[in-house]
Amino acid sequence: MEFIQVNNQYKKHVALINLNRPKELNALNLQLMGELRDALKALDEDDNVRVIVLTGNEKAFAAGADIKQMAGKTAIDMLNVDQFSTWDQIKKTKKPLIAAVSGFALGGGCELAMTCDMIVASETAKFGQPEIKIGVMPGAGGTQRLTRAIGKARAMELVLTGKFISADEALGYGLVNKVVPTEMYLEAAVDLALEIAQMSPVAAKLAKESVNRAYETHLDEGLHFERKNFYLAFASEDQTEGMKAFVEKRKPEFTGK
Ligand code: DAK
Repeated sequence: MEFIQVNNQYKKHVALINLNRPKELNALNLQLMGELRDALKALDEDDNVRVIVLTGNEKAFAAGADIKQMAGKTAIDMLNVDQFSTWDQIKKTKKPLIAAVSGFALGGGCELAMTCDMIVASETAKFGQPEIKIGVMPGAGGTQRLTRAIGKARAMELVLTGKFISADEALGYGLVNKVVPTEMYLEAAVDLALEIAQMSPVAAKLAKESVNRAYETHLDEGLHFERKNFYLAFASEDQTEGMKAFVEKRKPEFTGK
């Protein structure tokens, strides 16, 4: 792996992926995205890992897709490079995925953070979809996920002007979960991951899938989906253990089975 670093045992049951193209502000070239896809797939299949944290560095989470790599491309070049299999793989990750964002999260970088399940931001984080300034528009979910996250009026303004918003604005708009001092953003994201990693991994996967379903369907279908996953949770040893531990007034030992 040249452009990302992966630690599958960063903390108890928590894996860490670092985007690592610092000179280019972690611009997302095709190789980096391919490496990220493969790493996420491997971590999703790793029984020891329950939660994944994705981060960049203090200056940049990612300043977008690699403009230099895209500059000479035709529509058919873009079509023929199957980039969506990478983005779809990120979306398919079953385990909770937390973005720890500091500095720039722009264009594809903002889309990548929004593809994660939660965002913990440093106070210096900047979010935006500036594609319009280089003559295009968001292409990896920005118009859809940003609109769902912050509403039409705000999303329209960001997408049409390309302006950036601060971490505090992003918090106020409901785009991020929390904002912390810059020196603490990774620790805060990992703390959140550790908290979730103590829960039943089976229940976490089912719950994640159900919350995501709320974006993709109408209420009755979503409620039906939730109900099925709720019943499915009763097929797990974690359900037996969780409820038994409550009755016995002790901490549950979840195994993910
Ligand atoms: N691509 C390539 N290189 C980049 C880059 C990017 N997005 N962002 C920064 N860099 C490079 C700069 O060129 C510079 O390299 P050198 O010139 O030193 O070789 C280095 O990183 C440092 O950048 P700056 O010198 O510009 O640093 P500043 O602090 O002055 O400015 C900045 C930081 C983030 C404001 C600025 O770099 C900037 O505006 N960057 C571009 C931001 C942007 O427009 N992002 C959106 C790109 S379009 C899709 C998937 C994804 C996408 C589309 C389709 N499919 C699945 C189909 C996504 C598209 C995009 O993201």
